[in-house]
Amino acid sequence: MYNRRKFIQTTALGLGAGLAATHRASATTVNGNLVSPVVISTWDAGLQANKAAWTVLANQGKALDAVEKGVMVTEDSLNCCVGLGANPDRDGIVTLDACIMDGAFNCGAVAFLERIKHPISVARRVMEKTPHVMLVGEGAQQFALAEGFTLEPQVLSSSAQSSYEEWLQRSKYRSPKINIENQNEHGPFAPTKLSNGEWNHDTIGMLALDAAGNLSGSCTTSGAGFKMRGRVGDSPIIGAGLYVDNEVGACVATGQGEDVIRMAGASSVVEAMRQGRSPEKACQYLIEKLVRIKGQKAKDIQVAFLAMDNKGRTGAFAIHSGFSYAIRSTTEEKLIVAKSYFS
Ligand code: SD4
Repeated sequence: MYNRRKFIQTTALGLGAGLAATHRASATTVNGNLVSPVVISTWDAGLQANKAAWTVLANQGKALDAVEKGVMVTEDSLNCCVGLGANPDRDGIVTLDACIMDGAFNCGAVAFLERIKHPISVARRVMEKTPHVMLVGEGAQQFALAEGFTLEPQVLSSSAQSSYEEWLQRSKYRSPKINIENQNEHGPFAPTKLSNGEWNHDTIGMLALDAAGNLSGSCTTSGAGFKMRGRVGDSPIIGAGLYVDNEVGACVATGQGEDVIRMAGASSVVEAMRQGRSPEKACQYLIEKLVRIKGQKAKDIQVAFLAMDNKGRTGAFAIHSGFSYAIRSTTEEKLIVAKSYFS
């Protein structure tokens, strides 16, 4: 199981001298509300990603730039299962999904994208340079190349190569049975343990509020390791993996994408906040609904929602324990362990 204590000990920094010195962001008033920049992102990899996002927010930058720059750090990391270093599909090919959205309903997404290092930036170009919201597969790759992105070699990272070989031995290339052929007891999307003892995840979702009071969000993933070829999860689906509305707040999801899609997860959490729930209570409301729908099967899957309202208040809730999120604001930089339905 995930070691909460280790994460808290190693990552909670509090307001150190470095933090105070590096931020210039200050609280401002937007529509009568006091707004101070804040960024949150999923899992422990979020700590590094938040640092990059914070350099934007602390310099009065836009939330949209912050959430793009932030998750690019994770896409770049070969030690993380996000981006081209991630586990491949069952044919041995890495396919990536991502989306980005601002608080004024502008959004862009890519799915089933191969050999491009920063799917999040391609998603942003889809948003800004096309009349569409989503491009997939070969078309998404052609668009990326036309926009000047580089075609990377089709090779697996060494850790992905050895996990793939091990998976082939074990599965003999059978269709993955989601929730049955689990990587661990909480499904194929729960964190997996690396050989160096660290926990790993295949997705990062990030939400930010900037000094002007605007929200934005991003989500980028390799999806499920050894998934069927062509499988797309919730992460690039606006309304499922991510939703942002400046009037209320924003939400990003992680975990078993099929169940997030069937719940219209992220937009449902935002609607639950609109009805007056706090970010944490809104996430809890959706998780409880999902557990009701799944019945006994809820024990075998992990889904977590992470939310922020338009005043910068944050919260999260998961089906199982082990989900954490990283926060950076003018007063704190740390990892927070989320509450869960099953302890
Ligand atoms: C997916 N939701 O592709 C993603 C996986 C994920 O941590 O979040 N993993 O279904």
